[in-house]
Amino acid sequence: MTLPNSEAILEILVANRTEAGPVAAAVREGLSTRPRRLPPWLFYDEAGSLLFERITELPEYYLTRTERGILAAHSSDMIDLAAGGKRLRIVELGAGSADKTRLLLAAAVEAQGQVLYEPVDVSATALDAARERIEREIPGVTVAPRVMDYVHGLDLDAEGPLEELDERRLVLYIGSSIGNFDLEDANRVLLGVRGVLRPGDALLLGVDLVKTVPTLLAAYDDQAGVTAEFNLNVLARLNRELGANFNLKAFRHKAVWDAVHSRMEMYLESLSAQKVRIRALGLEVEFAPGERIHTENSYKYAPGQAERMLENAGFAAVGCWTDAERWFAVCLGRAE
Ligand code: AVJ
Repeated sequence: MTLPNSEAILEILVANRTEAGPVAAAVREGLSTRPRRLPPWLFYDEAGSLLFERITELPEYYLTRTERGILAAHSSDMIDLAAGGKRLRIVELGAGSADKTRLLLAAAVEAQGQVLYEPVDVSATALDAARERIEREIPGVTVAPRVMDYVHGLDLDAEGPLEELDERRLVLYIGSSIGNFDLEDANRVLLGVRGVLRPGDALLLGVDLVKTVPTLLAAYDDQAGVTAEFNLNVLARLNRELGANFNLKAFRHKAVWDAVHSRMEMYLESLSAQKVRIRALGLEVEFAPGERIHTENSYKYAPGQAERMLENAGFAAVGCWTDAERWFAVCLGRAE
C-alpha cells in the first residue's frame, strides 16, 4: 500500500471543507429543499460532543443515568447470558466516550480475566481518548479502536477474524443511539449488524421507552439551556466549516413530541424573515418567520418493541432489563 503524500492529504482536507465533503453534501441536500432538515450526526463536532457530555449530566436528561443504573445492576447477567460459557469479545457501535461501557467491560474481566474491546466510531479522537482511559482504569481490557461508519457498512473482520473458533462476539448498541433512525432505517442498521455476526453471537440494544410527555419535553429542553446550545451548535458548525453566516440569535431551539410517530423532534426555528449565505456551497437559503430546520428525531419505544425489532433483524430476544419506572430498556438478542 502506498501512503498519500502531504499534498494529497491537504487535498483531502480541503475537499472535506468544500463542496466535496460529507458535511457539505448533507447540508446542501437538507437546506436546498423544504421542509429544511439537517442530519443529527452533524451535532457531534468537538464542541457538540462536549455539549452532549454535559447533556448526559443534566437532571432532566434521565436517559444516561437510567441506562447506567440498569447496567450497574445487571451487567454480570448480561455478560454471562451473552457468553453462554464461551469467551467473549466486545464490539461497541458509536462508542463516543464509552462511559457506561465500563460496567460491562468490568463484568467481562470478572468473568474471563481478560477481554478484547473493539469500539467503533467515526471519530478517531473520541476513540483514542476512550482507549487511553479504559486501558488505564480497567486492567484486563485491551482496546482495539475501529474507525468506521457502522451505518453504511460494518466490517468486524477488517483487522483479522476471531482468534478462537469458540469465541463469541457481543455487539453493544446502547444509549438509545438507534432512536435517531426511523423504524425502517433502524431495521436496516440491525440487519447490517446481524450480517457480520455468526449464530450464537449477541447484540445488546439500549432503547428509550415512551413515558409522560412533560418528562420527555423537559429532557429535550432543559432549564440550563444546554440542549438549546447543542442544537444551535449545528449552525455554528456550518459557520465554522462552510463559511456560512447564520446568526445564532435569529434562531431558537424547539423540542416537540410527535405522538403519531412516537418520537421527540428537535428543530431550529427562524425568528424572522432572513437570508443565510453558505459560502462553501455557493448557496443562499431563505427562511420565513417561524420556518423550522428539523435537526433530530429521537424515537421512544413501547414495551416489547425492542424485542420485536431484534426479532425482525434475525435475533432471538433472550433477555430484557429495565428500571423500576420502566423508562429505559436494555435487551439482549442472540443471532440465530
Ligand atoms: C445520543 C441520540 C441518544 O436522542 O436523546 C440528546 C441525542 N439529542 N439531547 C437522544 C440528544 C438531544 C440523544 N442520542
